[in-house]
Amino acid sequence: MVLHYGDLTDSTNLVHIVSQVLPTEIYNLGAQSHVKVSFDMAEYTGDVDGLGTLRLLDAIRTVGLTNHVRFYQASTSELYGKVVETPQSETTPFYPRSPYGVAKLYAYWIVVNYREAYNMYACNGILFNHESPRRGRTFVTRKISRAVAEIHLGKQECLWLGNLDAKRDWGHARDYVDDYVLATGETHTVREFVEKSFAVINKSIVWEGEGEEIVGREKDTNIIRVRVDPKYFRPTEVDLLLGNPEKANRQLGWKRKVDFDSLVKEMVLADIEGARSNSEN
Ligand code: G4F
Repeated sequence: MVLHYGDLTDSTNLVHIVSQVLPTEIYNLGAQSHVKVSFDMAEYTGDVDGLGTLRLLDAIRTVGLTNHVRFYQASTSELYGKVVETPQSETTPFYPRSPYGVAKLYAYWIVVNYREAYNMYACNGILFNHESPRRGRTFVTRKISRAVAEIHLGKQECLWLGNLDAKRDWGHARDYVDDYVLATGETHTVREFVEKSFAVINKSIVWEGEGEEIVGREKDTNIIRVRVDPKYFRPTEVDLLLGNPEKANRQLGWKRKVDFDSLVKEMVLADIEGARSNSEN
């Protein structure tokens, strides 16, 4: 494998790489992909996630490869945002709710536009949340699985979260890498992710209070294990995501293999393993 230095904000650099490599397939997985961060870095997110996609498509044109390259754009269920129907499918109208979602909306349509204008082989894969032990630490599932691991090992007492009632259609990343995949067809709250994660280390969480004052206590000891900090709230939230994988199932025969409970268990156990080896080093 040859790695090239590159950046989606640098057109000449992209043109140079495409002309050197002369690829037959390009997968654009590059993005500032954290939704909350996109509120703080809206312009940068628009530049990388939105215009970056245009730059890459245009590099293909500049090098004269429009008829030779197949282009894949990592699109996102964040396009549905304030959802207008549930579950969401390929025909559900978009209503993005963050600078990230809006930038990805531009990327989605510029892919469609280049396909129609230049007859390019270019497509969007609208992927719902896909998680694994390799998920970045600031995304909610990994934040929960890591904290539960640290609590299990006595290294941390409490986990601070934002909106516990947002719902996501969480699948295992393994199910999303090789095929054109939409979603699992199930939705769970952040609260459920917390409860299932603690169940892996044989702890039950009992919720007390409401809103920002809500706390999750460990049933057996009464220790507060989960608190809410408004700093993790988003100015505008996507309350519910639930994908309809019916078309991928019908056309590609795709079905997710890892269920929700197994996903949570694998993440917590991997973080316990990781936290153990960190202490040994
Ligand atoms: O894990 P999250 O940060 O992922 P989010 O916003 O759904 O976005 C991820 O999936 C998208 C696919 O739909 C991708 F396009 C995107 O790039 C990214 O990979 O947050 C999930 C939910 C949100 O509703 C958030 O408000 O969890 C809620 N949440 C509650 N407490 C929290 C926290 N999220 C984070 N990151 N940290 C918290 O403490």
